[in-house]
Amino acid sequence: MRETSHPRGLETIDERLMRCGISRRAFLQLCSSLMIAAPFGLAITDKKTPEDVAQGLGKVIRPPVIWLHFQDCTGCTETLLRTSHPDLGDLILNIISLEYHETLMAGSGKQAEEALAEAVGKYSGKYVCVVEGSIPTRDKGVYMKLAGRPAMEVLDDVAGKAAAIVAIGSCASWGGIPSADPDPTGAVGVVDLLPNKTIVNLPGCPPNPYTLLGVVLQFAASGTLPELDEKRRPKFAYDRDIHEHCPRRAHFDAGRFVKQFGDQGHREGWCLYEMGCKGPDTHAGCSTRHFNEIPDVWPIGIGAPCIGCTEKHIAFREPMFKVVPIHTFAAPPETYAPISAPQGTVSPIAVGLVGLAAGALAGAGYVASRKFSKVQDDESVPGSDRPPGGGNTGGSSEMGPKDGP
Ligand code: FSX
Ligand code: SF4
Ligand code: F3S
Repeated sequence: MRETSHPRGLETIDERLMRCGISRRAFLQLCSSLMIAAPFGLAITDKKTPEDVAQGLGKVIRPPVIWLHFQDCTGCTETLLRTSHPDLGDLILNIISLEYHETLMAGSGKQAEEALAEAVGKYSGKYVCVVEGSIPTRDKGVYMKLAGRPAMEVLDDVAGKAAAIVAIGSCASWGGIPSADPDPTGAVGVVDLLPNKTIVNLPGCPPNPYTLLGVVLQFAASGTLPELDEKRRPKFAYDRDIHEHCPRRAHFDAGRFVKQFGDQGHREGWCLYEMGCKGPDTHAGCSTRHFNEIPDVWPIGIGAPCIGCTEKHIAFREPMFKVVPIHTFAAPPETYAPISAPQGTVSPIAVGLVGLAAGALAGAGYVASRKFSKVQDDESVPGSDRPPGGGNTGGSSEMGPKDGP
């Protein structure tokens, strides 16, 4: 590698691009696509123009990344392979410096082990360690060995020397599928074994690859990590629940629920709550950022209920079709805004005007509700046991803030 200007001896993205003969124009195109495809959480794309992004991004040291695989299905890697803004080539060759990744590297066996040891030695204390998959702990970790070493030992050695650890996927975050009952291997997440290290959890089975990109680039650009919640998940990607942004939410609010896969409501895209959708209790961004960058490619988008794959207390623990309690907000009609008196001292004229406006609104609301009731009465809803005249059905009638845990 050519000598670089940076004191740590690592290469900036600008230096890398120049060395590889990549034009400024191509780099600006890459920055534009980063702005479009990954606007949230990327500290360096929080700029006005692609030129601003290019200026900031160019100075970033390409972060060395060492990626470990333990008990997993490789779905997290698969989702990364499908990024196209930037595409995988740009991502691993120019934006980050992927030093070791068992699925993607050409070498294997002794050659791969030497590459791992070399990367750990060369970048000790500077690299980001991405961990995919859970770690077996039962019987001294005998259920998974890499080059003769238990996974626990490899984790301790490699992740222990990292500047920061990203646990990608639910398996690495808290055990995931391998930890489901009866949990034969004693599968745990990274945080259980290295509680005092700097760890970001990106649960999801799989998670969105742009969340990983956002975390790694922010760390490389500023040495900081995004704000995390109490489960060490970046708030920019996990602060809201699926239900808040779900395109089927209007059906939930109107009480239109799928009762059976393939029924008329299912074909018309109604709410999947009564089919066990865990969206109301699951924090993730899938409803707004779909997979493989294809519109509607996410569980609910293709007609399957959310199984709560980002939540340790739900996924692979709760029965798939069990209805979750609604405890973060009320359901209609409780959500309808109350008509309340204006606060403070107001003039008699203003009171009169408010009275007139409230009267008009109440009248309009009454007419609208009558019309809505009529539509509901006239509607033939296959498979629905909704009582005529509105109100909530089935699961929603049993919910509400008072019923939640
Ligand atoms: Fe786990 Fe990632 Fe689920 Fe799979 O490997 S989070 S099983 S999508 O791929 O670790
Ligand atoms: Fe969407 Fe599920 Fe909420 Fe229905 S219950 S609106 S399908 S997240
Ligand atoms: Fe997982 Fe639910 Fe999203 S199952 S992928 S959190 S819609």
